[in-house]
Amino acid sequence: MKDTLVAIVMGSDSDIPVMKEAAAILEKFNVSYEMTIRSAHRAPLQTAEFAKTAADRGVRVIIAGAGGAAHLAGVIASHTILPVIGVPLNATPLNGQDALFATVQMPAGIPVATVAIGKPGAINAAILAVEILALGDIELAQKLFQYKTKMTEKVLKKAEKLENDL
Ligand code: RP5
Repeated sequence: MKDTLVAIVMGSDSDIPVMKEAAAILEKFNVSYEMTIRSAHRAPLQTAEFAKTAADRGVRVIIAGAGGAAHLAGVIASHTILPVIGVPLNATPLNGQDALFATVQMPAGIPVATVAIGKPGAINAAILAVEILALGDIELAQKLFQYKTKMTEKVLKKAEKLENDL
């Protein structure tokens, strides 16, 4: 399984609807990925094993999403030298702000690149993963450039419509 470049991992099956957004982006860029569930609290040994063996499976970037007491990304980062992107999820009455703080406030030495709460975060985590991979892949870099150009074109079209409708 040497061709799995990105691992998407989440704390529970209740996180699937949001974390699938990351998978959709990776599919758009034709980047191979694996997707699974581990839990820093409910399955700590298996979570450590997942992180320790990721590089051997060919994984180059890990995206980890969690909501309640969101330590998953940090724990995974503690067991690997692969870059880890943390997605804080809205899973508690604190609307994801607790997950944001738990994910972003890592002690010095164990970084987790933390993105926005929820769906925009899951999407950006995948784009960031593609950007990291594109450092060594010109084709992927070109696809990213096209993706961003299309986004700009959409904004300009909206602006033109608004200005013409006035
Ligand atoms: C976290 O607790 C998971 O990542 C999830 O966001 C949250 C709630 O999990 P469930 O109780 O729905 O399994 O560990």
